[in-house]
Amino acid sequence: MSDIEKLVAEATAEFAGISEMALLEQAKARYLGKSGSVTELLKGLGKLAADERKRAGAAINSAKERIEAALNARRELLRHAALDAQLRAEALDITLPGRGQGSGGLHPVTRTLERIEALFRSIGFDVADGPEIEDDFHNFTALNTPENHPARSMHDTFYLENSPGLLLRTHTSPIQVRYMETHKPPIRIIAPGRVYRVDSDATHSPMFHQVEGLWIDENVSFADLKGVFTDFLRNFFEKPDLRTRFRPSFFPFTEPSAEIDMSCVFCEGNGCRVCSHTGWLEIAGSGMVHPNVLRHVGIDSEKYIGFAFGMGPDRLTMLRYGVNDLRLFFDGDLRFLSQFR
Ligand code: 2U9
Repeated sequence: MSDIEKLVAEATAEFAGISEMALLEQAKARYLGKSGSVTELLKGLGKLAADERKRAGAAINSAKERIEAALNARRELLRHAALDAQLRAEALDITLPGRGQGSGGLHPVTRTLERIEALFRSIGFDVADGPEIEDDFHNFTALNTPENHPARSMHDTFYLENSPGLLLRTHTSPIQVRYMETHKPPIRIIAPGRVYRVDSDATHSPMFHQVEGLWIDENVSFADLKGVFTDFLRNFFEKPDLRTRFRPSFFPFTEPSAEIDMSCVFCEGNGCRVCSHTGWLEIAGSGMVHPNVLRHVGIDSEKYIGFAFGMGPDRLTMLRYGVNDLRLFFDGDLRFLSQFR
């Protein structure tokens, strides 16, 4: 076998033994590169006589072509092998059952808020909103709460550092104050939202929810308050026979004021552990809006009168679903929350 044929056989055998693309390219350089064996042979042609050069040139070129062909064949084979390996590694078993899409749900307190909003909208109330960071005027002063009132102390209210006069609202009443500043009576709104107080135990959270309501017109009476609120509770708890009672109380922003109790939704008023065997549950506060509050927002207190109420939707949710620890609502534990989906 001539040297050239040996070179072809050697290259073909070497390529066939390589199974990595990078090594194959290195081997190619040894034959076809700038100082590869074939290139060196071609360089030597110049030294030969004319007809010898022609014959040798043809032989070298033929060898070069066959080495290139062997190289390309090996390249193709390696490329296919790599693709096969990748496809095998990424193979999917399409016969496996799907994992399914986890579905979310509304927070139980959100469901209560939506329910309250729908019930009040159905009797012509609007739903109002406002900022959670409030000023002293809208949270306290306008609501007839004097400067030395304990609700204003650092122990009861979160104040913003470096922002004198700013605080986290302690009730949703400032929403109604702002609404009255920009709307003329008749006013019929509820004000749901988050509120903040320095308080934390099994029945108090530093953040909780309130829904307050307000109806101001020329002729709104305490009887309207009793009717609207009793009707609301009967619809909310789906208990047409639910009873309410109004006990005298005090709030700076209403006069007269009353606590609202409802007949216990667990024992229908017969007495059980939930209602401490009284048959009644405290559910809201209420009263006729104090004339000073109307004056603060420029509403004629001689002409207009109305009622307001405030309740805790967190407590309403606990009663509706029979939950006994308020903190469960705000811990973010899905084992608890997913029960309400
Ligand atoms: C304006 C005027 C009067 C809202 C009212 C209450 C009574 C009340 C508490 C119930 C339980 C808050 O969630 S709770 O802790 N609320 O007792 N709230 S009257 O009175 C207003 C509101 C706005 C302009």
